[in-house]
Amino acid sequence: MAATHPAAMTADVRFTHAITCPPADSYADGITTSTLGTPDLTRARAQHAAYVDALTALGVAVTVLPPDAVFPDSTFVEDTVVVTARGAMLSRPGAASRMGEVAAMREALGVHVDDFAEIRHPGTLDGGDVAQAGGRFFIGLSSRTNVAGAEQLAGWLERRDYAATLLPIGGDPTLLHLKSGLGWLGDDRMVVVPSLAGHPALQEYELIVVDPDEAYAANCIRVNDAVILPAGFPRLAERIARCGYRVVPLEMSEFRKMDGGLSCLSLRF
Ligand code: CIR
Repeated sequence: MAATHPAAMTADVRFTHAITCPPADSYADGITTSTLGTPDLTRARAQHAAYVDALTALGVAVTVLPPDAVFPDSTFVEDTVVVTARGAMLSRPGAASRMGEVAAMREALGVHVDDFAEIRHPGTLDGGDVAQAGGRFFIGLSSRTNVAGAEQLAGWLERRDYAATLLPIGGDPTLLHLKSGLGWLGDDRMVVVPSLAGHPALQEYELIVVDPDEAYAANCIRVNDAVILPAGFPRLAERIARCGYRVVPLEMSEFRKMDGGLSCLSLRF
């Protein structure tokens, strides 16, 4: 697989807008497999506010939606839609309790985007399984995203002159989504967990393979000139800094308790 043209890659790490949604009162009722304990709502809200502040400081105009207690997982906005420069694909979340989250995002994003498509039955797809690397999108096949959903998205992307590669992640039970284990840094660089490092589709990239005990931090995001990553993973932070990026560490403890990664707290475009 040929790597995407560098000019296209650079363009897609520049963001002017983001949409977020703070944790609602029902946040602790969301889905989780974590054994890290019940999240502290006050702390989660403080961590979310710091996340919004970090994006704002990087030059991003952040829309903060009202929390929605009907949907405990609704703070993980990234799962509801795939936003591209050539339109948006509304997802069809693989967890039944999350399907109703999509409508609010359609409305919020409608201010910025007018070309919407949607994943349809029998397809399911979570945005957390979709990693853009310039002109190519990697689509994880996971417990949330099935082949039908991935193929619908791939076809839609290809009709918009993007490339799409399906990437099964089922071999690693610690990954909820593809982006739980993969963060594109722009240029031709990616942070990946060890279980993804040998995938043939990723060999054209310069892979920064995280140490197993820092795997959670593979879910990091490049935003303009910086890379935001979870705090508490000093080896990965140092390796990213050595590549020349400004590193912005953020506390994510209360989101990790609900299986949430850093990327899923925002839609960036
Ligand atoms: C869920 O299981 O759906 C939520 N508790 C966490 C979703 C995290 N999403 C993401 O990392 N993209």
